[in-house]
Amino acid sequence: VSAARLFAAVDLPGEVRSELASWARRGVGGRSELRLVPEENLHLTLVFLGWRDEEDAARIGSLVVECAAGPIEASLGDALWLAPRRPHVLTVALDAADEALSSLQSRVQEALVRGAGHEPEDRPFRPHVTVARVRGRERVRPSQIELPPVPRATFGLRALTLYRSRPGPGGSRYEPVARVGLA
Ligand code: 2AM
Repeated sequence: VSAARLFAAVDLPGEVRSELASWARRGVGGRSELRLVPEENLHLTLVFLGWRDEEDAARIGSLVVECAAGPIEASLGDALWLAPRRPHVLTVALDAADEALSSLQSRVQEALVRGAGHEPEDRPFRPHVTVARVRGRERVRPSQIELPPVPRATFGLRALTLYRSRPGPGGSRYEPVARVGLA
């Protein structure tokens, strides 16, 4: 049986992806120790499943899309290096206006625990969009990197998607397996 690498994510409006990509380019675009996430890949991960039987992907997709429940508003927050002590990624925090985003994340997580044998992470959900990744053996010292201010934006989250991540020559490509709009 072949395997698929899966994760559930929320899609951002195109303008927001474009603003984030341009902010990341301005901030760390010239640094060889970091790799920018391509604009089309920018997303908010809700639950990372990892490798699953390919045959289960469609069923898992249905479990995910059934969790959607109406519009969710969010704003771009602070730049956030994760993990703070030994950063592997540069991210931008997503601040939610209310409980809608964290309850969506809990519903998706519970659905995947019940229906797909997912083992939940024991750290709290910290919504963020990863905009750059630290390359292989490199180290970054956030205190030595001055970032431009994160653009301000408040927007409706677009869709809830189960993605399949496919490795490729220029990095991973994300393919939607199932998607539902949130508007
Ligand atoms: P990140 O943005 O915080 O790096 C697709 O790879 C998405 O799944 C990424 O957004 C990534 O989160 C997340 N992801 C990848 N590997 C993971 C892992 N081992 N544990 C948790 N999340 C992971």
